[in-house]
Amino acid sequence: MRFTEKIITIERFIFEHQPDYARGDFTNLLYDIAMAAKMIANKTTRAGLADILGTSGATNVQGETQQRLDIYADQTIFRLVDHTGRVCVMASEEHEDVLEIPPEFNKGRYVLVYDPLDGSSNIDVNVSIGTVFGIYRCVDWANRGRVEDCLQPGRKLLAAGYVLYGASTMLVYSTGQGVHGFTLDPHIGEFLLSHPDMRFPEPKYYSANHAYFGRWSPEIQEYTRWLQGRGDYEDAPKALSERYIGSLVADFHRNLLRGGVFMYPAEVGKPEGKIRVLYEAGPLAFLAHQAGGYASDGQQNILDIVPQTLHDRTPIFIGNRHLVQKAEEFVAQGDTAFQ
Ligand code: P6P
Repeated sequence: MRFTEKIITIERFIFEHQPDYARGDFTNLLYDIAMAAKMIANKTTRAGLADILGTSGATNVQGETQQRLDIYADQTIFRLVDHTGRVCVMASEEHEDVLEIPPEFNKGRYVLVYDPLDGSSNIDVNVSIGTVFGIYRCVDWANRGRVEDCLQPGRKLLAAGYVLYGASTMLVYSTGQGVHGFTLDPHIGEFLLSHPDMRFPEPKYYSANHAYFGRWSPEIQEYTRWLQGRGDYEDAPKALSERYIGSLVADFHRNLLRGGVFMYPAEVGKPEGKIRVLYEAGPLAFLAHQAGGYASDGQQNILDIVPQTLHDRTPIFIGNRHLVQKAEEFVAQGDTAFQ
């Protein structure tokens, strides 16, 4: 039997595709994230058995009930990275403030921002969940890492990616040289290259929570009708199907593979939207751009948003470029004060 497919581990791929500026630190930080993904995946696949289901009884900075797996994922990433001398500071969606590097450890050149487990309310109902991460360069060399090192626009990202804990565990990342997907073989504990050069194909889906339709602006309601091929829009997409998992990483991943747009628009009374700029929208916008797509808040490229605080939120339209640009066209017809 002739083997036709090369077997490429994520470690080898990271090493062979490291950007010119990368020394060991950047490459090893990506290794650390892959390791964290394996450890978290090991828990998620046994969540029902490992006494890790359910809530911790605590709430996070977002006011969301913390799941035990949230805390495990958050601590695993921090403890794998904090002592390595690769980062100057970290920021996690689960924490109010930045995560400083303990004084006994060396300060590194990079910043790691992450949402340790997005969609964690889905854990107990066995729906896919995800980790999202972004890597920046430290900007303030005079001090040990501070919040200023984290409040950077997505355009400054050096790398971004996500881990999807689903029917299989996949790690998808980019360092600005395309988007590449790796599937975990749990029997050998290796992420193997399974989806090289991922790019949005012609769209099949759109993703939105229609329970909020009545709270969207008239322009977004009309955009939704356009997506559904209703009305007499000649440029409307043909027969998009609607899929909404309620787990951003899972919805984004499906749209990346099958083509589509995910939207979480502004709502009356909630103009800022729900999705976090630093931990979700920025890294996924980086990936979308690298995969030939686009991400907007309805008026500007998500990559140009400079977060004012660690927990800024934004409306988001992300996926195939023409579907997202159409959302901007509809929004432009409306009352910008609404946004
Ligand atoms: P809703 C999960 O809490 C999350 O942040 C994303 O993963 C998901 O896309 C969204 O919220 C779901 O929000 O309001 O539709 O339940």
